[in-house]
Amino acid sequence: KVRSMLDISFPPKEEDTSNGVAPKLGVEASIEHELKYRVSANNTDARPVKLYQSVAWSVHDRLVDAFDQTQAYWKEKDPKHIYYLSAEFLMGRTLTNAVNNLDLGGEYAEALKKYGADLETVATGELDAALGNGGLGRLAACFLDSMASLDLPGWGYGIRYRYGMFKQGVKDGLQVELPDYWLDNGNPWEIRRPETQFKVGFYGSLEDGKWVPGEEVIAEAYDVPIPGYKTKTCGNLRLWDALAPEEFDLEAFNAGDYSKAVEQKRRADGITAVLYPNDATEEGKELRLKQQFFFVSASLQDTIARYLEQHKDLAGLPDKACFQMNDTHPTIAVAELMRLLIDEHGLSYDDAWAITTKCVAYTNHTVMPEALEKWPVRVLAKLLPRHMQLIEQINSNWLDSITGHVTAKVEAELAASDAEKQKKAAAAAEERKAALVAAEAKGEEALAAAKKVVSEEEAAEEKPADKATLVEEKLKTYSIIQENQWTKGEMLVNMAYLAVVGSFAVNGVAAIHSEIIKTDIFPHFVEIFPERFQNKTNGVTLRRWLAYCNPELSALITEALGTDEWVRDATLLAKLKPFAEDAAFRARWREVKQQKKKALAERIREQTGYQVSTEPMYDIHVKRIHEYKRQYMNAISLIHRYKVLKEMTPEQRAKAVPRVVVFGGKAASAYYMAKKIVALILSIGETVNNDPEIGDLLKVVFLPNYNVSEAELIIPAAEISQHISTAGTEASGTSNMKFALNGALIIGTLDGANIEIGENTGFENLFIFGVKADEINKLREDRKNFSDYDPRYTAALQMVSSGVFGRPEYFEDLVASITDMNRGNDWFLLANDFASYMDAQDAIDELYRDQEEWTRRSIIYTASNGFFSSDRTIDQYAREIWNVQPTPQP
Ligand code: RUG
Repeated sequence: KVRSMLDISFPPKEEDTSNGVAPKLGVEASIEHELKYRVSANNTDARPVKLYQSVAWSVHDRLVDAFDQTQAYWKEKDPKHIYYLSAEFLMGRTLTNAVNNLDLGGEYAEALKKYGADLETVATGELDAALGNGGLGRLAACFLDSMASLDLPGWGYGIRYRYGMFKQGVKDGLQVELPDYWLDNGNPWEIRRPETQFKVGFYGSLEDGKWVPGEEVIAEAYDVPIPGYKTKTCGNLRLWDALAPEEFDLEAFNAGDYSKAVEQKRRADGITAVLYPNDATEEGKELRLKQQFFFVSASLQDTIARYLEQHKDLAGLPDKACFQMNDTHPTIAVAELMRLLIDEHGLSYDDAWAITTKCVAYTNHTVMPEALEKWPVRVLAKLLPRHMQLIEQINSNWLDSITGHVTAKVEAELAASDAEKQKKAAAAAEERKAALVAAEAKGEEALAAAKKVVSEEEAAEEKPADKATLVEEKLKTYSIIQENQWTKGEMLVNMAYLAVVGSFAVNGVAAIHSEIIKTDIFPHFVEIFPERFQNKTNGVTLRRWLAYCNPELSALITEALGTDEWVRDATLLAKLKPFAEDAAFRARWREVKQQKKKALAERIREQTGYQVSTEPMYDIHVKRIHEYKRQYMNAISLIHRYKVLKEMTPEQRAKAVPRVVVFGGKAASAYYMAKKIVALILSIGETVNNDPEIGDLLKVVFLPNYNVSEAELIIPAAEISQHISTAGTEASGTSNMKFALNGALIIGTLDGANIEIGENTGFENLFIFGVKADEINKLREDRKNFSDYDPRYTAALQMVSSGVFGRPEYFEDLVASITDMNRGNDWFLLANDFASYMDAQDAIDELYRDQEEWTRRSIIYTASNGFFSSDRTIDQYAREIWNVQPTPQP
């Protein structure tokens, strides 16, 4: 710890007699108190604006109570903790979740009547905490909710970015990125801990084997209490901010060097300034590695310090702590834990390795090569010289440990091929002998010529393979440090390999994904330790993603089941199945959907100016914009739909099924094609929505700034939702689960968790199309000669190129990316899946005409997908990986 506490002797601590959620002031009085004293709004006309803050601070106090009690209880009981290390936590808003998890919804609603306000409206005063990009960060947030709700001793550890995910705007038909000032109005949900600080070093050199950092920053903790659902347990998300050891260099200032005077502060600020806006792609920048090391080092120092408050011997650490690495982003933890144990706590290398490999586990979230982090040795050695040295040692020990295995493998391969080769060699020798005999009979000259040929042939004959060389070559494929395949001579550290070698468990996030990582990404590691590889299918918290975002549907479910226990035990949702057959229940189900569609229509009007009817089918495609997620294919299908509608007679149009198609999602600022896809969708909307011939038959809306709060509004309104990634590319997806639970039908490929949703719901209830993951490689080969496009596809692209939607030159690259062999070559196989996608779309239209059957299926979706509660996922992690036990307060 950097700063020591003031040496004041406090009177003994009063016993805390509150029940964890009811501090001394009642709800109404506490809101009034906060309005007057905390936000000082009484004599201003800002009372309505500040009401959110007052309510939030009032809830904060109740959270702190629960938090203190939980943490004190866990300290006393000293159970094993899970520490979830994640560069991203996409929390969204906190107020509604906290009030309801604390079971104070009724009390707050009552107290707010005095101000003529309701909780739902007040809650919109909060800015989203968007410290994540998409699925990976939101998963981490759902996991925290489930850990606390299951009374599992667990903390999240991450970075307190001052600017989270950028705010997306639309200007001149293009995405624009605006800074996210999320901390501008203060943040009632965090507790600053100036008493908890750790030094984190960078750069420098090794002197006598000891690391002397060239730069140091201080990591300071902020705690975000995480209330469990209707339990006394309140977990913690500890986020680190970076401070300069010397904020201001007075000497430099006095000497007139103003820039140097604030240099340290500027450097520290840079580390936690901004979240890298990349989803499922890697950003190989040094600052990113700095961020990763910064939060990992602080988190490990913190856990070790707390462990040592209660224990002497670090050998016992694995009994008290498990570090789950959320993707490769925190993988430097393997080397940092080793360094701390060896350099700071005096353990031997072997003892440190034994501890590390019992404490660390790794979750893989992607198979996309561009997202598997590889850091140049040059960058690592400069930024973290001691860690690079440790990684080299880890790698060399690892390769030594498997040399026997690899040698045996090579010997077996040689033995198999040797038998074959010996046979061939014997036959060739016979032939040569015969040739010499024949030549000898022809005389001296012929014999000399034949001898020459024979000796040439013998020289060219395949030599027996050199075993040592083969072993060496094969070992390279297992090596954590590898040569860059594109830049010869550059050595890279493969972080996923380091994670696998340093962890005791490795998991994928959906059944198919966990298989693909075994067969395609880590097959040679599976040979060595097959038991290390597991699957943990993702899940989402039913609190936020059903109970709170869709209170109307929740009330109906609770009424039908006669209990709200399903919010805690999602398997109970299965009991809804018989209600799918009840026409009166179906009518009420439809009414709720209609209400949610109305709310979304209102939001669309506010955000885009488009007036959309609530009668058409609401077809939703929201997620990060990425070529592999194929929003582009959906856009092409909409162009076709528009063309067909235009060509129809009025009588035919009267029979068409109208749709409102809503897209949402951010394109990474540097992702050229993704930004063009956003532009194309906006352009299609501009043309279609203003075409009087089309009217309500089709509206195409791009709702800007898709984030957690928008998702909470959009998902309950969906009737069909799209999850159409190229098979084998989407590790899991989690919005598919949220949509299914809210009764939206799914059109999707056999990819990620769609498959398990299909198994639970019955594939006949989904609209599945496209090729399977195991056909992709061959198709990508064949596609090189692919010219047999579906005519609907060609016509739609022709409309883009001819300028029907404006800016044809701007979209030229986009069209080429799926039609030109040399410019993208349709890597994500849009052309290939298009026809079956259109068939699935036709089936959707057909089913929508039968509203009774549609609603029946909608109910079946909600009833069938309780499996995707993150409570189930976390329970599996706790039992099968972490070995962490529920520790509820009595
Ligand atoms: O793309 C994946 C999603 O398929 C998955 O559902 C989610 C949570 O497991 O993680 C996403 N992801 C993967 N986001 N970033 C990465 C690679 O760092």
